[in-house]
Amino acid sequence: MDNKHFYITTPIYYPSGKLHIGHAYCTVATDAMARYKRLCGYDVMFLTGTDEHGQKIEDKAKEAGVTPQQFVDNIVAAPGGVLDLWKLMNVSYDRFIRTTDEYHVAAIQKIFKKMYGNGDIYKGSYKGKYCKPCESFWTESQLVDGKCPDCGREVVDAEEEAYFFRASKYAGRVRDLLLNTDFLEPKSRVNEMVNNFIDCEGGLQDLCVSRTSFTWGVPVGFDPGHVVYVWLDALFNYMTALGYQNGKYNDLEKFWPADVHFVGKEIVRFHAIYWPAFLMSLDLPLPKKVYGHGWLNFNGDKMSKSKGNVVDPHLLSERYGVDALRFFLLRTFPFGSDGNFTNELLIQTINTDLANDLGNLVSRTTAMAEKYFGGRLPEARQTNPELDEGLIAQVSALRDQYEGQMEKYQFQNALELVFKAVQRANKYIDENAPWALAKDMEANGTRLGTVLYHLLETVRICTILLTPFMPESCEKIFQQTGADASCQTWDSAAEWGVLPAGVTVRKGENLFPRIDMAQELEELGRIQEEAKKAALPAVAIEPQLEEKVDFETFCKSDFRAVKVKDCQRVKKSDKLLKFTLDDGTGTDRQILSGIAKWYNPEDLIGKTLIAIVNLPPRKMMGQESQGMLISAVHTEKGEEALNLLMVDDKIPAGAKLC
Ligand code: ME8
Repeated sequence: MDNKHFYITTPIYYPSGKLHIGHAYCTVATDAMARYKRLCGYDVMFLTGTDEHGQKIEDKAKEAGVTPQQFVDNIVAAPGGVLDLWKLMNVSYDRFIRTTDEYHVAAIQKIFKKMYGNGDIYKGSYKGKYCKPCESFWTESQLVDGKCPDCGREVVDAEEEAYFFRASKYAGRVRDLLLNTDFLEPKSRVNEMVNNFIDCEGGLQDLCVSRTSFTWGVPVGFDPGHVVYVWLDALFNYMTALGYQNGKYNDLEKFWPADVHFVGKEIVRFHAIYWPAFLMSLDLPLPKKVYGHGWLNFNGDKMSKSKGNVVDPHLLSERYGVDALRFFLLRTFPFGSDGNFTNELLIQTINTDLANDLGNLVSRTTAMAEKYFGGRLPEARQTNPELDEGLIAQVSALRDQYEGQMEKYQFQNALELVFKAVQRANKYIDENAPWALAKDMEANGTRLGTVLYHLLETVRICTILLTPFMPESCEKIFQQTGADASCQTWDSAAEWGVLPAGVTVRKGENLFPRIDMAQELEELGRIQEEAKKAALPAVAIEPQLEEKVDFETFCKSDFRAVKVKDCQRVKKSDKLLKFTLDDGTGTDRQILSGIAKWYNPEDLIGKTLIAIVNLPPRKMMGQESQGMLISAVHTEKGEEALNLLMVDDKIPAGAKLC
């Protein structure tokens, strides 16, 4: 039974903003593969998730004024966030891991300790070039034109005390794995890895696996100033999600080693070099395969939020349907190479394959079954070898050929085979001219019935094989053609003649309407141009309450009622007002507050306000401020608004708030 398990993963995504079609590409491919394996009868584990630690997230959270945890919580679940996109794209993952999940964090601490314990992690100091967005250290020789070799951005000099993983110790074994097995595919990626990272000057370098310059990460349990390098933390998700070093799951025996990790080409290095080396260090079985897919570019350029040329999957699936989009991604671009996304190509693929070929075949066939046979599938009683054999032979051989391509992750080729069969069936309609046969039902009715049966049988087999790519549309085609569950199985896709005569055939809705290319291109271009201008808004951050403080800390804050004795604008500042306050001590207190935009100083004289009076004094525009006035800040008509907290004048100056 062992070979009936299949474990497949996507990369876990950084929850740092809105995802684009490039992100969806890998997950849709993984979904198609997972659905295909389920169809073949495998017990499938399809894992995806989010990679939530690291400096990038810490910085973004700071920018948004929330804690890193609040930031990632929001973005994972927000409209346009990861969960939302996978739901939209009909992604059938079995498990979703977040690297901030407690069980994962605890497991990473144990893993780090184990590797430290066996001597493969040691303490040293790191001096090198650091790429902040990629969170990667590089040596001078690895830089390309002085910039990060992965993303091409500026790097900075950095030095810190750090733990290192003895990657160098495993260089020989990893080299052998890459060169002499099928571990990494496509093969074209192997030499790049070996030449650039193992057979390079100095050989495979030890990897820096802890950081001290920020705190948002898994703390190294035995050395609290350090957090675990985000890639060590992230890569082990593939095993902790099955229960490695934790009690949350118990699926290791069933699913490890993974059958395949699908990853984008720029992260092949981590998956094909360090990941196996980590596993070797722990004496764990290696995944069977890492498949490095290509990138989707847009109009010849790398998709990037800052360039504003990202393609929004929400927009496209709203216009053309999720299945059309899923299909387009896997039908058009060879999985292992880069692809160039253009609006023309998308519309052309939908029109040619889905509207013309598949849509037409289904609607013509079902319409004829309704018109000539009252929607009851006739029997195939009068075959004509000359006309029928070609079609029947092609469709009968289809499943096994398709399987050969799917097993190699060649989605484009698998779909090409199915569409060759669809095109053959459309030709078969023309060759048999059913409308001519229908003119004399008495003489030709049996032959006409046979022709229709052959067409519906072709539709059935093609639909089974298209299900992993377009699950919802295929379900509808099965309904229209009367194919029940027993006619939708993997086994039945290799058998001609399974659809029982007599089932009800109905012409239903047009599944793939044709798109007017010129009009649509104009419209899409306009929408995408607008989005470019707006540089795609980040996922909205919900208002959040501040992090909790304990009661004792809170009680240390000294809030007092204060009376405004005088209030004036601060010279050369259009923001600050200077208050002279009676705080009940007998000595005037001076507080500066950045509220000039909302108040005239003279209107405030005599008012009773609330101030926190035990903050350390600080200088603003050369003047000392001894505390802070409390205001309510909110948004009014899209603009920030502020109201000083004013209390009843009967409250005496100096009254303590508690
Ligand atoms: O790399 N075309 O996360 P990520 C195709 N957290 N694929 C693309 C793409 C494009 N235009 N843009 C991005 C990470 N991707 C890590 C993974 S795994 C242990 C940790 C792909 O959110 C990219 O290649 O930056 C990568 O495989 C995936 O999206 C996630 O990218």
